[in-house]
Amino acid sequence: MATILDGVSRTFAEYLLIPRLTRKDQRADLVDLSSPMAAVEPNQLPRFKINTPIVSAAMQSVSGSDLAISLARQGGLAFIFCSQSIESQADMVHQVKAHKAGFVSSDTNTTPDKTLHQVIDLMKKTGHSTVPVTADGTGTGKLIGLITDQDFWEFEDDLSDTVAEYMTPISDVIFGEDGLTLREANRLLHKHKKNCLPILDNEGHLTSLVFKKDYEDHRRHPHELLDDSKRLCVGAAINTHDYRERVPALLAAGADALCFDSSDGFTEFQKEGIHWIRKAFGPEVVVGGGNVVSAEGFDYLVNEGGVDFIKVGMGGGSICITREQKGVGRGQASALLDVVKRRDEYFKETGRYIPICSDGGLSNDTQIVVALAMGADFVMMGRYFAMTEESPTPKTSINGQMYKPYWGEGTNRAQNWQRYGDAAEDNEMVFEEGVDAYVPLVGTVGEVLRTTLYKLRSTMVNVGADSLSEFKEQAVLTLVSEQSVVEAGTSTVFQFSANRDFEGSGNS
Ligand code: MZP
Repeated sequence: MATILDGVSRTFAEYLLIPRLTRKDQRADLVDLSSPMAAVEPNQLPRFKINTPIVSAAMQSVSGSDLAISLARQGGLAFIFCSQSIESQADMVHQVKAHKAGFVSSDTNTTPDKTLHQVIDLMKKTGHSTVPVTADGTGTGKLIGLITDQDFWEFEDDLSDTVAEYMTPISDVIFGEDGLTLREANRLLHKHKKNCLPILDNEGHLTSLVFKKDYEDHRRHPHELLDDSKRLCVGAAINTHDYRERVPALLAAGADALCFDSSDGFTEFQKEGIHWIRKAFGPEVVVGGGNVVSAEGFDYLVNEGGVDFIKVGMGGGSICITREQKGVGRGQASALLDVVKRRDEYFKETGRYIPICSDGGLSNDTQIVVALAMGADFVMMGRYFAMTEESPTPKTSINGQMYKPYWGEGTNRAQNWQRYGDAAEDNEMVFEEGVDAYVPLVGTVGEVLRTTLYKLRSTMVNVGADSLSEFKEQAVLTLVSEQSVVEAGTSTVFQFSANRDFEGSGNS
């Protein structure tokens, strides 16, 4: 006979946090939201952390490079979807890594013998108005001077004159030496009142440029998630079919974390995939596994597989119909609590900490808070990000309101054959596990996250927590009755304005 678990399968909406002592010195803006994303070995620091405990779903209608850039600027991480060719996924990863954050490679360069006319054409083509003049015209050649659109008058000067006659020669160029920090570079920019600082190696070759505007932008994003080379971080999804080709391409493009994208990760395929990655690329590569919904699944992927983090969730996604179609899955709160309990036991037994990601089914800010209080280290969301300006889909106006399309990876539209392997052979899905929908446009990633993160921080203060790890330790949750959900709302009064946050179209 089958085993019947005690208790019912529960969702986040059924829980509420009980406030605890708030200290006088606590302030929402001082709360630390950083979270590990790699297995933490005993007495060691995490080898990869995110600054904001929110990641975007590896979905075609969610995680493209624009969204990845915006999310990394807010301290989170996007997982670029793998339901596309290896080349185009690697290209998206590359676009994020190439995004300007501090030191940038110069892609608009010239030589001293070129004419002003040629330089103007170049500036128009790339949109850059500061052009390094190098011996060989490349972004790594020996620097001879700098020319900007302020050095000549397009409609007065003779455009057949050479660059050499108008550029600032190297003897007058203020430059930084390779190895200086972004802060030092910006001190030089400030001291000499310059907009652009070329960085040179000890042979005078150009290595990068630092722009004043990038630094100011960086100051506006204090939690930006950057790698050691000050490039934005990005994650990439992988599947159990083509990882031998996909993983090398993604790592070469600069992916900072990989994660198997599967509705059911409790499989031998995933174990083999993780072993292959570890053998080919060693223990440093950050690889997540999942999804699982039980302690048993956690044990398998950690003990047999060797993953860095575990993704939890099956059937809770807003576009997901897996539970209806196949009768498998678990309420997201019950699944998370079961896996977290096992993770905490495993930590006591081994001293190793495995971060957990709660994936899908979060339909408002409160549920993000509850998921983190229950022990998730970070949450993954699809709908939340599909609703932003930066998601990779076109805006559509329906009855005067702007919407964006949002579809599951288990739909025919996504044609994610690798995830649903059985159907791969005849290239046709026998049934769909997701739906094709529309969600309202709510604003930019920065705008929606500002509200969400402020609410999260202020709830953490209610519980007396200064960090996410304290939040988990100190949180006390209670189950709510249907009547107390009614009491929590405002159904007994009439409101004139509606709050349009990401709760807009919840159907999970
Ligand atoms: P949500 O944030 O929209 O509620 O859920 C996003 C999550 O749903 C994804 O991260 C993924 O785990 C899951 N998903 C994606 N496609 C499908 C599907 O087609 C799905 N069934 O369940």
